[in-house]
Amino acid sequence: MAIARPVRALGLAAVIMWCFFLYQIFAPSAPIRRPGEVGWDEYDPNLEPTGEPEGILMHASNEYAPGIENSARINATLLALVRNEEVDGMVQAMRDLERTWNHKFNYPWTFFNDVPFSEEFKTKTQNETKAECKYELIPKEHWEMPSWINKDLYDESIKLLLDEKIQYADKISYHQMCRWNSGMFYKHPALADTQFYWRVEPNVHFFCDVDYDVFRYMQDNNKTYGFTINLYDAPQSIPTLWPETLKFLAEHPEYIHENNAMDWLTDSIRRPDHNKKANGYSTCHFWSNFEIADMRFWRSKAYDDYFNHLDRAGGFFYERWGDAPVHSIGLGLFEDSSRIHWFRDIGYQHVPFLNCPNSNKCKGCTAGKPFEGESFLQKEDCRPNWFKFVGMG
Ligand SMILES: Nc1nc2c(ncn2[C@@H]2O[C@H](COP(=O)(O)OP(=O)(O)OP(=O)(O)O)[C@@H](O)[C@H]2O)c(=O)[nH]1
Ligand SMILES: [Mg+2]
Repeated sequence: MAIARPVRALGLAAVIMWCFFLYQIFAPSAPIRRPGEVGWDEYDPNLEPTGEPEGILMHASNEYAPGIENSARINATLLALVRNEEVDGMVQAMRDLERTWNHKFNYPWTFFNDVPFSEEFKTKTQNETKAECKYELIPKEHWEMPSWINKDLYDESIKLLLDEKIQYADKISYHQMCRWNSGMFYKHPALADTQFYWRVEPNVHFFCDVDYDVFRYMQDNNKTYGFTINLYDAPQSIPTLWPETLKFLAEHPEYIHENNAMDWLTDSIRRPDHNKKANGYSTCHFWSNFEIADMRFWRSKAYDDYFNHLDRAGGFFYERWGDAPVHSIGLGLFEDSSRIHWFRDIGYQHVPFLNCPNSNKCKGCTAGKPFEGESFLQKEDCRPNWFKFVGMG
């Protein structure tokens, strides 16, 4: 029996609609990236199988047992600025890092706070590790708003930042925290004899077993700074950071390293609007809630002079300069860029961004997926700028 043409057309349309409906349900919600297809037409190295880094490595052994004399540990600490009320988030982060790395190496933890740590904080955190925990109070002169900040100007500036929807702009402690992380933490007397640190925040996650001493890796392979994630910043939070930086460079051209990362700092190709609003800085930075670094760089004359210049300019309070762009600009200008290392093998998450390598040592994250949540977050990932700069992209 012949079926009338309109009925056939209707049937075909129903099949197409049904397929479309099924696609909508089962299609992946966030783009899955494959080599050669990164959403930005760039290649994501995290999709390649990842092992330990090349270079000299010191693996876990009895020489790293807790509390022994002449251990293989070097002069380094795990470091966290944290509030008493964040103790549970801190315990969670410690649990991840102890499980994946520190139970093999037993590096000490040093906690910093602008008020004394509670007994509850001390007990709960010490229970998470066999290594020594130290609890340090930040001196007032390192934390308080400096005397040269004009309070009226500060109040007016905050209103403007809030109009621009800058997160945490009206929390004075957030400005203090950013300033402390930019130029104060390594001046704390408790760190006077310490060279390397690994910064850890409450609520972060670590996904991969790491079997070598990362501090020894830094020392033995001549690295200054290690990162996992690269992001764009909100340009409205740092409009005068780059102009102030240029003023400083005009006074001190001698500090610029010959193998600097100026091209990375000033990229204007991928997000030209960001560069424009930040007055010449791409806003791309190493996301500093994760850092493994050598404090000798922060203590160098070049960085110290740079921080003091910025501090006097007042942008930690009149704007919302973060320690991430400040550290990144300092490193990009005054350090040999070959001494900056991407710890691609350390699976890490600070919501909503991740570094997830393709390795059977990792559990709980999806390789090559740099964010969790809405797909608009993808454009905040600026690792491709760094990959391009170092010739990986
Ligand atoms: N002791 C102390 N620690 C602080 C204070 N403000 C922030 N911190 C710590 O500084 C680090 C960064 O602060 P966060 O509030 O996480 O800032 P953020 O990472 O930009 O913001 P989130 O995306 O909300 O995590 C965390 O380790 C906090 O625990 C403060 O006033 N006192
Ligand atoms: Mg945080």
